[in-house]
Amino acid sequence: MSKILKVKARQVFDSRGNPTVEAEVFIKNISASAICPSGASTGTYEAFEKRDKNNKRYLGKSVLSAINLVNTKISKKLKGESIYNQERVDALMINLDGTRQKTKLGANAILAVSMAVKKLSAKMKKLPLYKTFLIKNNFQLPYPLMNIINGGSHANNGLRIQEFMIRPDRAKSFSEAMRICFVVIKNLSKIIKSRGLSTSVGDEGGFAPMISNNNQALDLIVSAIKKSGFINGKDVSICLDVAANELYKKNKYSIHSKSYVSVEKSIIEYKKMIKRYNIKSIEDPFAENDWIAWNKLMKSVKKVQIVGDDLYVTNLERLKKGFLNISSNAILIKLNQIGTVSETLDVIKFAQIIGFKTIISHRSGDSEDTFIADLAVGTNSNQIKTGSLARSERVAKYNQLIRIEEELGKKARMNKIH
Ligand code: 2PG
Ligand code: MG
Repeated sequence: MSKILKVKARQVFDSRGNPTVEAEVFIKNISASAICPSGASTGTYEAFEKRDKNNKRYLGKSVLSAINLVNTKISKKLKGESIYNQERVDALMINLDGTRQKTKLGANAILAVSMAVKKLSAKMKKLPLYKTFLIKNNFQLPYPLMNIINGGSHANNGLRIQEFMIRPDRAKSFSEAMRICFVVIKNLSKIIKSRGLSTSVGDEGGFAPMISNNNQALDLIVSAIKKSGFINGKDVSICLDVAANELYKKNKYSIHSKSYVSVEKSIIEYKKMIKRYNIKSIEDPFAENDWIAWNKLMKSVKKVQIVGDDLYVTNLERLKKGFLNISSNAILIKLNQIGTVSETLDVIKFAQIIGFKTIISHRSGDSEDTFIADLAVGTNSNQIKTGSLARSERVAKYNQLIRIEEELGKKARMNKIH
């Protein structure tokens, strides 16, 4: 009882209300399903997200052709294959597509099927999903990177930096990590309100007050950490995702203000910011092709986690290049940037061998699917980035981690930040 009978897909909606692919894989009458997420600040080298682009239906955003490909070509190809051979299933889809960025079938079609196969194999083995990845015992829970102020393309407030996050570095357990973040977020809400600003939230559940200066956002967070009785940089650290692809023009960057300045000037500003606010982690500080700038930053800062997201797009070749170039010391992992579970695991394995921290991540358009929570624990990934404590598609991942921690009981351990 392990052979795939059929694969079925349907169009459902993501947290921004955009159509996305849900795939359901069947063995007789038992099935498992998975939903593909979708980004807004995407890297050029990401696997291809197939949309119908027919402006007369769903304003071009429907994924009906991807759905059709799952129901026909992919279903036919996978019929009779064992759900326990994830690598073979993924390889069959990769070959059926035959392109570098999965442009023919769409990475959204392929990934939804790949994740559903993984879930079904766990279900059939009667194992919780997190026990079916790389780690077999001594599981460690990731530190949450909570995006508590949203800017960039995730909000319409004009904040240059896309994500202002907190990480509870001294939490001894995942539930304690959640409590610490909860307190800081509630205090941040009070502070924002007291300044006469709006506490409405952006795409990832963080507040999106109408401020446009990075330092203003950072000052708000520092006040919230203090008000909560924590020490910034010790109990709680501030981490950023600049998403600099969006702030790049002709070798210049508009990270720190609206005007475009050189890499050297941007680095000086980064260093000031790191010192003033005790910033512990910066994701995508420069654009995806600016390898030299990344290396310059790595050489000029110490003890800061530098994370490649759009730079690596969860792609092994790009990660190898970044390793040789000394571009970063951590990698963000997004399943839909590469398009299959097997390829994602290969990247995580390699990253951990070369000593990079692995950070499992949601997309700004996400869903109730909690696959990434299990993936984080099942690969002993150091951190998980899945938004704030608002919007159920974000909170669902944190809740799943709470369940996993409870199930592990006394065996549950927190990962190590340093
Ligand atoms: C990022 C992600 C997730 P998006 O840049 O890291 O926070 O955003 O999904 O829009 O690429
Ligand atoms: Mg990013």
